[in-house]
Amino acid sequence: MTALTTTNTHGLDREQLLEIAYYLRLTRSLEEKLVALFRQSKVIGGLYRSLGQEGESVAAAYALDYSMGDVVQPLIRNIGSILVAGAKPVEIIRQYMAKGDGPTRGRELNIHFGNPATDGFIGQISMLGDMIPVMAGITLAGRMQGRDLVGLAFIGDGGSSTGAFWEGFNFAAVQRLPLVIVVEDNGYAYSTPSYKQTAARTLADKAVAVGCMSETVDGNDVLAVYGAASRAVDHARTGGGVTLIEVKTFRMKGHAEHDNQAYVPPEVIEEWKEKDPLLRYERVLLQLGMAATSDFDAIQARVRAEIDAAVDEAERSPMPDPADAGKGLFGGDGYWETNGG
Ligand SMILES: Cc1ncc(C[n+]2csc(CCOP(=O)(O)OP(=O)(O)O)c2C)c(N)n1
Repeated sequence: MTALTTTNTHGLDREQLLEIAYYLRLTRSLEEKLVALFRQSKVIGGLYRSLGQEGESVAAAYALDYSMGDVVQPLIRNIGSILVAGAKPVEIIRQYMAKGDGPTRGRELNIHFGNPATDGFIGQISMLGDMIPVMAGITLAGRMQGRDLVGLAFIGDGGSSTGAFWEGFNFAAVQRLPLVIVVEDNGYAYSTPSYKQTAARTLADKAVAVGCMSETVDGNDVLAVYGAASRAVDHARTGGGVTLIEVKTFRMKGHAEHDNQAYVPPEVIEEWKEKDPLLRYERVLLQLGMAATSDFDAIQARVRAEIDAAVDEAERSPMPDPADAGKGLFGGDGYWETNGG
């Protein structure tokens, strides 16, 4: 059965609605291209897809105001959010291919990068849960500097079971920090189903323990996620403190390309195919008369051209120079010193 999709556009105009459609298609097509590069052994390391989850990543990140200094903290599956926050496809492809002129110059992989001085997103660390205290620190620093910035952190159902998550979440809540935490219930953490992660009725219920606001939303309903994230961002910016948004979504692929997802019953995957966030969103725009099929064709042509150009550029990029291996370490001849960053 096709899921009901909300039609409240939350004041977004046609241009903005189409921009969201562009980011959705860009995310999906970029990942499809990365899969092709992975199969050609051109991607170094793992490839962690967000197929089926692009809607919540894009919509939540779209609710921030980057001109205010707002900061997104993605995890490996939130490629859509960093595209919204300013990441360029060529940077992402170079990073996946470990190229010498990629954002981390071959030192880190997938979307483990970000320069808070120039981008609206920060690089993540892999230890699940640990980014929540980091985001508490960033939003506390923003407040101490008298800035009105809001932070938005993504965390998985698995990640929200860690001690670091709870410590950072509690600290942020008690300090009433301007932080929005998007908890993604996407069915599984690796092969562990969500119900084995927690006995809480919903992940949003975790907010009760620290005394902050929470909301549960259909994560495959782009406008619903945008609405919830906008409310949470306003609440944070006006001194209301933390909001936990639980998004109900599904990981349509295995943990990464090497995982064939054999632990997920095929009928569950079929059921979630019907709820595809991108198709649902486009259907709503058509229904509202905000877009025509030709708009989506034009968006897809633009996305295809941008990705093809980015792949060409990244393919021509050099691999890292071995002489650079000693740079970017603590102190001494560091990347930031040598690049004036
Ligand atoms: C503290 C910690 N434990 C284990 C891992 C290994 N690990 C990486 S991703 C992952 C599953 C994450 O699941 P979830 O948080 O639900 O996010 P999802 O992959 O579903 O997006 C695990 C266990 C890790 N990175 N950090």
